[in-house]
Amino acid sequence: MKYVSIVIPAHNEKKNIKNTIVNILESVKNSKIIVVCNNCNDDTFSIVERLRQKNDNILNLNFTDKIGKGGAIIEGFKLADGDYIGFVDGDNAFFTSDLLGLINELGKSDCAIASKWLNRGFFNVNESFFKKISGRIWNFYVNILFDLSIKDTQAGMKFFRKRVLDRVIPEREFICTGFDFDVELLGRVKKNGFSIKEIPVNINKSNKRSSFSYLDSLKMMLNLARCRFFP
Ligand SMILES: Nc1nc2c(ncn2[C@@H]2O[C@H](COP(=O)(O)OP(=O)(O)OP(=O)(O)O)[C@@H](O)[C@H]2O)c(=O)[nH]1
Ligand SMILES: [Mg+2]
Repeated sequence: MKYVSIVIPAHNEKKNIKNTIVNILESVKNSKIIVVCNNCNDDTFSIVERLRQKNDNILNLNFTDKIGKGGAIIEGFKLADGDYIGFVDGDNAFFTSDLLGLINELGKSDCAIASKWLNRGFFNVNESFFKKISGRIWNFYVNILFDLSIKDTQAGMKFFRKRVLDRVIPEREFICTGFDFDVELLGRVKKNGFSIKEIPVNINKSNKRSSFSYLDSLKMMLNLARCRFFP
């Protein structure tokens, strides 16, 4: 199997971060895990630190400033190497079979992204009603803005061939460094002519409080318009 670097953004994930890391290490043998803790006021960093001391394949970064989920992923990418590079949420939301499915897809596609919405009707998606409504408005908006044809830009598990990130990340500084980062990144991937394969995944929602905020989504929509029209 190819060597894979996996960035895990983590904000107050003391309940889930250990299981996230252990599950990935057990299933993706040839990998480096780069956890990027940020603005945490719980034990996330020290939990990862204990794992890191026992395993050379784990890196543990800590930023006290609010650099955002996207900002954390960008920092993690700086230390990533290997043929394939990706990011996975730190709340243990995904199943390892789906993680391996995305990584294997990179044999065929430049980029593979998890999707909660592909091939699934509105009532079969495992989210709250209001999150689904706002998510569909968001999806309609970003698809028009960036000409994407993607059903779910927001699922927190995405993998890329290294050469894709080598091309698109240095293009210019990111305007969108929160949850909107995924869209700015996918917009660049598409604009450069790389292939994006969306893969339906299941999601494990059992143990969660969310960092998602409706007010933030409005700000992010404005950010994305800025990024599209005044880059
Ligand atoms: N480093 C960093 N990570 C963040 C930040 N905000 C969120 N995260 C992480 O990003 C991932 C996704 O955040 P979630 O709160 O699960 O958002 P979500 O998946 O859209 O929401 P749920 O469906 O409720 O889980 C998690 O691993 C968070 O810990 C941040 O500001 N910095
Ligand atoms: Mg989540």
